[in-house]
Amino acid sequence: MHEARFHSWHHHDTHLELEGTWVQASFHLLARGEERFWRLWVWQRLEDRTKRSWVLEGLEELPFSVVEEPGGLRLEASGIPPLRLTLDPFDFRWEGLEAYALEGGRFRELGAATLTSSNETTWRELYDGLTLGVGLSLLWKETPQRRYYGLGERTGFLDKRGRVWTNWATDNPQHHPDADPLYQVHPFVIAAEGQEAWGLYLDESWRSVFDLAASEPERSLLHTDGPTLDLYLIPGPSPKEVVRRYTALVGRPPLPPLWALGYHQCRYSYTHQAEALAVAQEFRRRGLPLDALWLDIDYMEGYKVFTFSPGRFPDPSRLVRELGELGVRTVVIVDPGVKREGGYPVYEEGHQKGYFVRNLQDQELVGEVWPKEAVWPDFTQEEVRRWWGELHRSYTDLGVAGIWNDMNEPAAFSVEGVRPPFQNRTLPPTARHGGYTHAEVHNLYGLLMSRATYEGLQRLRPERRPFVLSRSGFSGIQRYAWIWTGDNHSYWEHLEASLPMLLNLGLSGVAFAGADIGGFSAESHGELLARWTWLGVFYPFMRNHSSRASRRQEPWSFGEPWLGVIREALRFRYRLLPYLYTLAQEAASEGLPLMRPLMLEWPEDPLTWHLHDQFLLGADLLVAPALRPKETHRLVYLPEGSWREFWEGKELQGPGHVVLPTPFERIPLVQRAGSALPLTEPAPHTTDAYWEELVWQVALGEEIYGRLYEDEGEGAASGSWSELSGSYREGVLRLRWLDRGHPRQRVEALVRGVLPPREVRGSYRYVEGVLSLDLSGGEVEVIW
Ligand code: MIG
Repeated sequence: MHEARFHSWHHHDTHLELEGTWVQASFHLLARGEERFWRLWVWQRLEDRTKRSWVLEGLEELPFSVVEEPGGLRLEASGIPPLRLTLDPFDFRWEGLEAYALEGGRFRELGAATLTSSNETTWRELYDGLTLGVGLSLLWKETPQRRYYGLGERTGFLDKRGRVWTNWATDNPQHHPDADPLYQVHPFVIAAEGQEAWGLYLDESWRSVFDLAASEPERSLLHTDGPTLDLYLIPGPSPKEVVRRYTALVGRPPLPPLWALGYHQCRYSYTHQAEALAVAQEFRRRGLPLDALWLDIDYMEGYKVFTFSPGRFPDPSRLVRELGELGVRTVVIVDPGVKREGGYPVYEEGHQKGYFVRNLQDQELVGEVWPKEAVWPDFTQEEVRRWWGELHRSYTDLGVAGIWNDMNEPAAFSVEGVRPPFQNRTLPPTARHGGYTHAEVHNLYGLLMSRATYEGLQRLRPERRPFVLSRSGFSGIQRYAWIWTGDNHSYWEHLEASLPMLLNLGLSGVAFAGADIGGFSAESHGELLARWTWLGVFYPFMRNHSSRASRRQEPWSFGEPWLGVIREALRFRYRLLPYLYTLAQEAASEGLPLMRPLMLEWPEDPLTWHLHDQFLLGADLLVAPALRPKETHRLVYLPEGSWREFWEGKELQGPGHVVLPTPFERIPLVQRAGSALPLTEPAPHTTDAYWEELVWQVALGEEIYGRLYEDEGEGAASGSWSELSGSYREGVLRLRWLDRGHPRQRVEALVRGVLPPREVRGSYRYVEGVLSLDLSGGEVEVIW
């Protein structure tokens, strides 16, 4: 280990260069729009300065000033807190961060832990041989109270402190409490101290590690195996500001097509065309909403991507059409592993053009995955991405609506006859992607594959919004794909585990994500599926999926009362669509997640800091799912302010805990007083996002406000914002409705849990505590 010492510095207007004996560094001030970021970039050899970013594009470099102070330098610019540094030995202070060392060499605690299992010497040697003597770490002082959030998709609870987290995309189907890493790679943390927060993004694609006060309680560190360390400091001061700024840096999700927010049904696999259609018909027969039916790997012939099995799916275009007639879209899986088979055009063409990943000897690298012998497209090359994108024409011509990218860590059962360790079933680090080693670009494979797919769909069907679901991804994946959390199990523990996992994904910029509802592996059952479906109503991505090795879990699989409960849940999802779609627009414009931990909205309240078993959908709706078998009641924490229980409208006061019943028929929900949630009537499937029937559920509060984004739900035409505002004071409710949408059949406000009004200006109905007010006139007044 070497510690960094710098002996001289030069300020070149837009950057500060530091020179040391074994390491050089520079500081930069970067901007995207109004947002400012400090960048610290460290490297050992001059040639490594050619390092490119795979995620960040189009940032502006700004000048900043460098002031000499006793013992060091102060970097100053407007719009971002200053940075103080000393050169020999190197350290810096920024916001709450006190970095005290920069070291070179391999990360001590790593190595053995991640790559060991029985017969993996080859893999160990390959990896070690490649990175020995390289690698850089930044160490900082820990405070006793600091918490960490982010890091993408992880096991564990909300606060990520106290563990060593590895960034290495991994197909790990065993989500044990300590499993790490999983499929996604987000080298990003939000550090929170009290109510203040700042962020760190490590823009390095190599394997990296975040040791958050785990190996030593008073020290944290981040390490990259690569030859440079490229770090972005993201200002707060609130966690929400960090998320907003981080997503300004790495990118925000485009607005999805409305149908993607509907309910999805999947199974590994619906193996025959007739079966797939029958499943969709069953949804209609049983009055269950459904927007998309998914085809897993068995639709293909010999697991060859871009083919359909002539025996089992003889007429895919007819299937897509018949599903379409039921209002159901078709989504198909596309894995990256291309079957190596003479005469298979995808292989032949890719082979002739040299599009596949190569081995150390510069031959096509052959491994094994579903189609047996397989090769992997090298998505680091722009030309390959274009080619791959274009291949999707075979699906778009059929009318397939979306693409599901699986196995893109990439997963490999074996490579060149060698079985990698179970935890590392991927390509060897020495594999070649053009000029890059797999060690360098492994973590980007899912991101680049999704990008190829997304851009391909965009080119093939410019009038439609692409829909891609990906298992693997890197920071910024949200620009191209939604993600699901991979192979969970039908365990109550995994229902609960989905919460901190999805909440931290949201904080990491992945606003659209979901876990397999009902659980993928193991045996689901009625109660679990019913509870999970109700929770899934509030996942941005709502899909029921199960493994071929486990029993069926379509909504009707366990009979009544579960089917009825699940039907209610699905119908409620469709009621929520106006709110969900408005939040989707907020995610696209601000980067904010739909599913939010309470600490994002109440960072000043310590009781929210570790709370993962209840969450917010947007800022206004608190969701507190039942998480255990036979649960009848649960504790719900309400932060400061007034609240209304959603179903009955009972007034609740925070801060404090309340106990709410958890009947199967409805999930506990609490609405923030003063909010108005746009809802609609349930429908069998989505159409457009102009709501003919609009119902604002108003939670009485002094100031009332709600807004609604509407558009075609598809395509690029811009939409409109409508607003409901008003007040409730001294027994008088006033509402003003500013409608900028399309003509409607009905628009009303719904207030629950109130006494019969004395006087209403406007037409209304009052039935058993529920007041419905006609808003079509634009204004109403109610006096109690
Ligand atoms: O090795 O395509 O996570 O959702 O159903 C299993 C079959 C491959 C893993 C995915 C799962 C999918 C399954 N795939």
